[in-house]
Amino acid sequence: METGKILQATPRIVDQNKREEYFQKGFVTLENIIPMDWLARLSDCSESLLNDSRVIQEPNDAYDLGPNHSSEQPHVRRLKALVDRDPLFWEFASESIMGDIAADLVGADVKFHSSKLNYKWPGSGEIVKWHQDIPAWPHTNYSPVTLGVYLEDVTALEGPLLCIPKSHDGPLYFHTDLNGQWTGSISKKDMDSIDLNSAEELIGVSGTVVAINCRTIHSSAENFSKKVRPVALFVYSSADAFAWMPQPTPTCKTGEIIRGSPARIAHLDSRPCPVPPDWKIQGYNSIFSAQKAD
Ligand SMILES: O=C(O)CCC(=O)C(=O)O
Repeated sequence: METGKILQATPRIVDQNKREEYFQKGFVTLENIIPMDWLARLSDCSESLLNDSRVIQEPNDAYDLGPNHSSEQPHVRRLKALVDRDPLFWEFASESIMGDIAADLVGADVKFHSSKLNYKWPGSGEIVKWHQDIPAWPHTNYSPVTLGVYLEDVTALEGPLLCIPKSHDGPLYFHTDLNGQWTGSISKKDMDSIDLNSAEELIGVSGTVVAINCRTIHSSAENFSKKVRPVALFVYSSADAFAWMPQPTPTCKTGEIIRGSPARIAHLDSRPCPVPPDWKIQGYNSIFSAQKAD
C-alpha cells in the first residue's frame, strides 16, 4: 500500500505524528507502549529459555551461542524463530497491540514475517555492524518493518540500536565482501559515503518499541553496562509484499496474515534490490556469525 493511503487511515495505536516520523526518517521510537503484564510474561519466558540453554553446548535451530557459553553462565546471543520457541511469543506477535502497531505502519492487511530475541551481554564486546535488513530477505516492496521490544531499559550504555535518518530513501547496498561472500554488513567503502554524525540512538525504557524500516541503515554498539540487553524483534509486512528468495530465518508462522485479509494483487516496488545467497543452499545462522566472518 502507498504511504499516503496508510497515513490517511485512522491510526489504531501509533500517534499520527509518530507515523509521519517513521515514514520521513525510516524509524521511530514508541516510548513505553507495551503493557506491563505483557512485559512480565515475555521476560519470564525469556528467562526460562535462557535457563534451558544451560544443557546445550553447540548452536542449534533455537539458540545462537556466543563463545563464552557454559552451563554456569549462558551466553545466548539470539533465540531464533522466537514464535516457535513458545506459544506465548506467537500470542504476543499476533494478538497483542503489536499487530495494531504494525497495521499503523504497513496498512490494515498485515503479514507476519519472522522474529528473534537478541541478547547483548556485558563484557562480550558484541556489536552489530551497519547493515540494512532487506538485502537478506528481499520482498516485492519495502513495507517490511521490524518492531523491536525493549524488555529492559536501554540507555546509551547498553548498546542501543543506532539508525541513520532518511537512509531508507537512499540506495540498498551489497552486504558482501570483494569475493561476493555474504558478510551481513555494508562495506567500509560504502559506509564512507554515509554521514555517521547524523546517526540517532534509539534509547527507551522497558516496554518501548522501536520501529525500523527494512531499508534503514542501522547498527548497535557494545554493551558497556553491567546487565544484559534483551530486545525481542518481530518483522511484519503489508499483506501485498511477497518474499522472492528463500527465507534465512523462517518460522512456522511466516506468511500468516495477522490483521485484515490476504492480498489478491502483489505490490511491486520498482526500486532495485541486490540478490542474497540462496539460504536454502547456503544455510543461515545469525547476523552475529555472518558479521564475525567479515
Ligand atoms: O540487536 C541489535 O542490537 C541489532 C539487531 C539487528 O539489527 C538485527 O538483528 O538485524
